[in-house]
Amino acid sequence: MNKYYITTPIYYPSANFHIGHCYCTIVADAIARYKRMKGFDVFFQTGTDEHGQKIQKKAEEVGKTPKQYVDEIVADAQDLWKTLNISYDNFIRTTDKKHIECVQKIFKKLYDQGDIYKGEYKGLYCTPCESFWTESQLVDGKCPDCGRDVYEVSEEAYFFKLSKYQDRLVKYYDEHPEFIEPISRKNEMLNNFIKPGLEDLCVSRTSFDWGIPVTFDENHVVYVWLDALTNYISSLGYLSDDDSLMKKYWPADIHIVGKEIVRFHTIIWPIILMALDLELPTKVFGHGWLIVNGGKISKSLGNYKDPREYIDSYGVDAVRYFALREVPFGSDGNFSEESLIARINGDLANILGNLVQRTISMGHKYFDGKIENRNIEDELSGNFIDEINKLDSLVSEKMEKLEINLALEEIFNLLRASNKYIDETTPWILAKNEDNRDKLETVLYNLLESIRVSALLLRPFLPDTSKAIISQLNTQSEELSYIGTNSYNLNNPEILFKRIDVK
Ligand code: ME8
Repeated sequence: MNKYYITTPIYYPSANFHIGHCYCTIVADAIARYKRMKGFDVFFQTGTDEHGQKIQKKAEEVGKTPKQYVDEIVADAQDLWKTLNISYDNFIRTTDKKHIECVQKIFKKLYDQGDIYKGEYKGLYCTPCESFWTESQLVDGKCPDCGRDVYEVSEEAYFFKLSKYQDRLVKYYDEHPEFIEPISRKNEMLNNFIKPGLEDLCVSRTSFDWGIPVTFDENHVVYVWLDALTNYISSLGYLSDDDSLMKKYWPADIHIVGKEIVRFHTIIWPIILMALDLELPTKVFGHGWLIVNGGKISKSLGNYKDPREYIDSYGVDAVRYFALREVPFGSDGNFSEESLIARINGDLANILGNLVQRTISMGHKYFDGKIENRNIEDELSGNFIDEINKLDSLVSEKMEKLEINLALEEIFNLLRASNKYIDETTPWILAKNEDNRDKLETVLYNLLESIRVSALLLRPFLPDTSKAIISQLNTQSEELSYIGTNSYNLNNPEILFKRIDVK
């Protein structure tokens, strides 16, 4: 069985999560579910990035220890992922013993082999973003990410020799054109960061202590990226007594990350792996941001609602659908409640909900819910069956390219074609003439097959809705193509998505 290791970033538990975090996690979940459906042995990992000065400060502000503080937020995050039906196989916390020990061993190994050395750090630091900047990166003298003040800091620190691996990295990019996607992000890395020359990376700090201690120099804690990025292998037991998961799943097939952290995943991470003599991930995909009122949704900007409010109002699958359908994966996209509602009304209620409701109701009205194929052939039905049979490969083509919104569009194209098939075959007119009974039953049968195949292919994207449709169809059949020999004994129709009245 082919394996597939997929990861999201590990999130900072510095406040509650917002719809932007849900976006990435929903997409990763849909890909993981799709791969499982296609027979892959999937390992899907998400988690939390819990160390650092910012978290230490926040905890102090609310009178808690950092661990108490993160424990509460992590529990809340796990609850959110459960609500969103996120099917992760592993949730890693950087405060896990397994992770801590792995980071410490890696730090020592890199130090022993001369890739980490002691020096002095001088730099401009943005505390909310936990980022160091050079003078030239500042925008109007402020942090280019959040626009706030930066402070000059100077302290003893350990450094990791990124520069030593620069040429190998460029060579790797050249030989692996699929490594960074979308391609524009690769050019950005080369032109903005690599060609100007890589500076060695600060990997320890002494000015705070909420971090992983450096075992051979106790004043230091491991600083940010060496700790965070290592999550992708510490969870698999790298350098531990049991590295069976490492052998099975590494290298990762895809790291899904937001565009602002592509840099860390395609420069620092590959170099850490090269230094450890490990294989590099097959792909790093940098997605865009969900934007609200022209700006990134962000905890430090405070412009967000708890995603549970949207879920409570509109349902989990409506939120999942929006995240997967609205924005081409890779680009930025606007999030607003109006556009969420437009998707629910336009696609989910009108196209999908209506089709299922109409078809199942007609099945009950004309055949008491019991429908078999009477094989009455005509050109219209033949073409329709061809479309049903094409759907699986169309969806798979799009998913291979991570064009998730287009994969969904293919499914909705078939649902639209099914509604059109109803309009063109006019079952209510066929029902008026007893001679057309077999024809009517064949039409309904074809529609049920179309709904069945669509519902099965919707499963990775909208798991609850898919299940509800399959339960209304009352079928066990798992084939992703038209079958001429099913027989249906339908359950009662139930409304899948209510139209939202926008007042
Ligand atoms: O960066 N739209 O954590 P984080 C889409 N701990 N994605 C968004 C978003 C938005 N509005 N806001 C945030 C970190 N994200 C590190 C990662 S990985 C080894 C360490 C995405 O909690 C963001 O792009 O700040 C990033 O990929 C992810 O949420 C985590 O952000």
